Amino acid sequence: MSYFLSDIEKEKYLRDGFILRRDQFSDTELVNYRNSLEKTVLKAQSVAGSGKKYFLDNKKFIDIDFLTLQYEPQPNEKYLKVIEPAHSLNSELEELIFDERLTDPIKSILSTDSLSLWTDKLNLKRPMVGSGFGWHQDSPYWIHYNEDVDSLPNVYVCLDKADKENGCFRVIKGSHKKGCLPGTCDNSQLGGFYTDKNHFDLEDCIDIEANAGSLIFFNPHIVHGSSPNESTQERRAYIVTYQHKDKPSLKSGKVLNI
Ligand SMILES: O=C(O)CCC(=O)C(=O)O
Repeated sequence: MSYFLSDIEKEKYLRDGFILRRDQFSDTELVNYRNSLEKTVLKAQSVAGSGKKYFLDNKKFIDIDFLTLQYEPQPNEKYLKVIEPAHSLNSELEELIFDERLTDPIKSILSTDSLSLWTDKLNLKRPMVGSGFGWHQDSPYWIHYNEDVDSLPNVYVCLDKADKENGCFRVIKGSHKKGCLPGTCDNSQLGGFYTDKNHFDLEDCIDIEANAGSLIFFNPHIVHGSSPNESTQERRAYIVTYQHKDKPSLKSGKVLNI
């Protein structure tokens, strides 16, 4: 069994900057991966005390060596929001990184037979406390660390059913075609990472509502984000970003060939 993109999917990825493949994992697999995720959260909490704490725009971060933990803004600062790179805390996640349902479509996108890992993140959006992600592109951040920022496709694994109420992933369709766009200049510390709203059209927004086990492949230049989780349902996701083979990962600098 292989999972390479069809010609229609390739065209759609080129045109829209993303494609959705629904329901790729069984319920049993999803239960196991949610368990792995929660084990990773516990591990992160157990190492957080040894890290270096800092605040950017009143948001708490902790760095432990090359691992970064990002917390929800006050008053929910005890809740973790992002763990990157997540597999460094739990090797069970490597099974997903190597899974052909993720890697075959990425190989189609990069027109290659072999890959390496760029980065992987667990994004937790806990019921009633999970904050949103403002509109941004990944490429303006990565361009400082990678010479081939066009070749860093992502796959977003929905570990829970995601809809507008719990803050599903959303994209500005077609916005990847403009390359790196200017950031906001609002004098905040992180403002430069958010895309200036004069450079994209909110009318092109697509809320990607999908069941747990669905996969969203998206271009590193696409403008994307999500709303807060205002529901009583979890909205957990695992995002893996790949690159061509033999290249060092974003944070650890180690090469993980796939
Ligand atoms: O998890 C989400 O809803 C958005 C994630 C995101 O934008 C990111 O990690 O860059």
